[in-house]
Amino acid sequence: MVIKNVELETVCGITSKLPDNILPEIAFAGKSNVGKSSLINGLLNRKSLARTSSQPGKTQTINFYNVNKQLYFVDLPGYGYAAVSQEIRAKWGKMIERYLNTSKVIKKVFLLIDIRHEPSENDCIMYNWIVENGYEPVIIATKLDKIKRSQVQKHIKMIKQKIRPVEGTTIIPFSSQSKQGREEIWQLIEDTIATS
Ligand SMILES: Nc1nc2c(ncn2[C@@H]2O[C@H](COP(=O)(O)OP(=O)(O)O)[C@@H](O)[C@H]2O)c(=O)[nH]1
Ligand SMILES: [Mg+2]
Repeated sequence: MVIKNVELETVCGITSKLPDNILPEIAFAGKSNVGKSSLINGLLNRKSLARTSSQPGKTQTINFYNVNKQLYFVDLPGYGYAAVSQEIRAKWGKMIERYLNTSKVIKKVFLLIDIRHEPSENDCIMYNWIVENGYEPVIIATKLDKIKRSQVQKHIKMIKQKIRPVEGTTIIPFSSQSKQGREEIWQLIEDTIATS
């Protein structure tokens, strides 16, 4: 897809009303610092549209990016940042769940998981929420450049063993540095939109 214009159209806080969008939505979920903003910037060829930070836990909103007036990228709040209180974490969970079961135009949900580490309990919970809300998430294994090429399959296997995704789930390794995986992700998004 040629990116002609991108606009941060809606920012929703914990109590905000969610937008009643008509265009298809592609949602991105994952724990804080997993590389969600970097992925969104990478897909949209922008350096800093979605804010990237080495300080995790900053995005407490659901951000809707209108892409080419064709679709939305939905940046869900990062979960599981230890220094955030239990109460706030619970609120984020509710917010994500509310979005997943309110929006009528979600066409794909990507769940980002750091390729280096075994998925956390929160990753498993998030995966299950997405499935319980009727979506089969595609897993993006982020920070691919941080492990040796020879280790990639082993790490993918580790992710599968912990998450136990439904049979046939796609797992795409991605690096925001090399942009490896970018084309495959876009292909998937375009196929999804074309058939919806
Ligand atoms: N080496 C490497 N670093 C990454 C990658 N993706 C994100 N990062 C770094 O990880 C940190 C968190 O990234 P960010 O996109 O803000 O994560 P978010 O909290 O999930 O939105 C930043 O310092 C990024 O530069 C990647 O693919 N490779
Ligand atoms: Mg972010």
